[in-house]
Amino acid sequence: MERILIIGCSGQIGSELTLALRKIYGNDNVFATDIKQPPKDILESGPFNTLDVMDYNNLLHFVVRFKITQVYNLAAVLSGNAEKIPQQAWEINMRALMNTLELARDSDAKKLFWPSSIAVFGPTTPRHNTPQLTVMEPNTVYGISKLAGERWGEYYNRRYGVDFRSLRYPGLISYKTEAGGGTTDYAVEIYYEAVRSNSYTCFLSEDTALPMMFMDDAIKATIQLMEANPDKLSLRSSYNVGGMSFTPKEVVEAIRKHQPDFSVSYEPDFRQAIADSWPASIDDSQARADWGLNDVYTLDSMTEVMLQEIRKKLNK
Ligand code: AKB
Repeated sequence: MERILIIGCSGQIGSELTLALRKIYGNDNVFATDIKQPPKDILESGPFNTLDVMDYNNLLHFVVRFKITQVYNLAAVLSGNAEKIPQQAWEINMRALMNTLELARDSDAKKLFWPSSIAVFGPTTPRHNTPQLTVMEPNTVYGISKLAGERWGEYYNRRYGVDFRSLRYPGLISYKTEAGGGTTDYAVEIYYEAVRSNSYTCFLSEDTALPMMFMDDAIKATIQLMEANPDKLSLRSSYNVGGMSFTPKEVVEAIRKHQPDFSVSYEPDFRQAIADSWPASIDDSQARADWGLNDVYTLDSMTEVMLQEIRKKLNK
């Protein structure tokens, strides 16, 4: 019987992953935690506790008390926000990871999921169809923390037998909980603003291509990786996950198929330099071969769902 701890259940990934895991493993076996108040459906469908991933003793106490077997550690400061508070972001991102790695070493919660990101790559990495193994010289504090985190995860697997599993997520796009502080966030905001005001000012230039994935595909991939037979996992750092690749201009065209008079302007800010240092598209053949990554959404099918669901949510 698996008993799962989610750290960061109120965030963009956690708010959807918690519900998906509760459907599979049973509401009472998925313990949602965060320092922020979670959405209503998480509160109403199963246990929620306030828990700070930075507090190791409380974490260990929680895991022992509730006989936790798996942890999803989703707590992180994203790329845009991290550039505003570099030292603090490093401290939070690394401490949160190290606490859960130590937890896995010290307790029965041996299986740990931790999200990495396409931010592990940098300006010297090949930009198109970026391979799994390649030059990695990230130049953002977020990217540096994700690359260091991957190395620590692999180290704890090899040295202490921790069942560390990780994905290098591209930009994640969802309608349920808005993203916060990332560089790929424009691709969420643009749908909200299309519904709210039929116009949007984009903080990246119109031709900035980035890898992106619809949240349903990301949740499916995450659970698939966590359920994969360990013998199939040839990598214990983090798997490339590519999703789709598009520019702001292409999202605008996709939205205009539904809202022909949608208007957009471009005012690139400091996040443009971050985006320019990241891959435009990703080779995820290793994930497909090892554990069957199989994402299905395209820009058009995602746009249809995003607009429809945001209209419902905002009563438009
Ligand atoms: C960000 O933009 O910081 C994140 C990411 C790609 O990891 N969405």
